[in-house]
Amino acid sequence: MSGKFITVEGIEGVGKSTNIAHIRDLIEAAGIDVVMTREPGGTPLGEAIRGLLLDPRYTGMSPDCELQLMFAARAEHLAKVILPALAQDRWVLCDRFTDATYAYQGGGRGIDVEKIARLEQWVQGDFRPDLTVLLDVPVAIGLARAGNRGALDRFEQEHIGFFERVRQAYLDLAVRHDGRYRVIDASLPLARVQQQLDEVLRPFVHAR
Ligand code: Z5A
Repeated sequence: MSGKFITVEGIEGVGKSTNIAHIRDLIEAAGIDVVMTREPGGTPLGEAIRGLLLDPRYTGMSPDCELQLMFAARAEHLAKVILPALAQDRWVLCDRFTDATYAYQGGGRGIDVEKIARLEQWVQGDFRPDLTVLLDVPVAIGLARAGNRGALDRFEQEHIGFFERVRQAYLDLAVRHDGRYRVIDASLPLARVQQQLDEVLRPFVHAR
């Protein structure tokens, strides 16, 4: 397997959708074929599971059900999209992956990280991202940006304390896995955020 697997993470409204297209353009400009995808989702079955996970009718879903739905969608995504693309020497750029599970289900919901790690090993074996870009903003800024949108999904309805725990879990992950993590200050104006992304991505892309 010689393609690279890049994941983009961050709290609600941090600007992942806005910046992931910029990252794709940067990779493609280097002549690399890249697949853009997302979690939960990325396959027809995974998108159906995403519908269940985000549906506000299921507010109060048990944390273990939520956790296992995330990994069920991920197993399908790995088998049908991520691993086949990498095997064809394509790069994969993914909007969220397992670090989101550690941050949201671990940090946010309080699920024991050992339980998450067991599922990670079962579903992924030793497979991990080559590079993880963490877009970081204070929670108040992320929520204010996201608040400009329409109806709230099941996660967007969470309270500020939940998102504070998620952000802290991400920052802890970035320290623990500092070899593959790059933390971007996403509170700055978009041009400055994209300048930081260029600085992080260019050496990675040209080192292939
Ligand atoms: N989830 C989970 O719990 N466990 C898991 O394992 C996984 C996921 C994989 C859906 O994810 C939910 O799934 C997610 C966690 C959970 N819920 N939450 N929260 P998602 O990634 O699809 O949902 P999201 O986090 O809400 O992403 P989003 O809605 O796509 O937001 P975003 O992509 O980060 O933000 P954006 O749409 O690019 O930007 C928001 C606004 O800010 C927009 O108007 C932009 O123009 C503006 N913006 C962006 N950057 C800037 C700057 N620099 N300055 C000013 N304004 C800006």
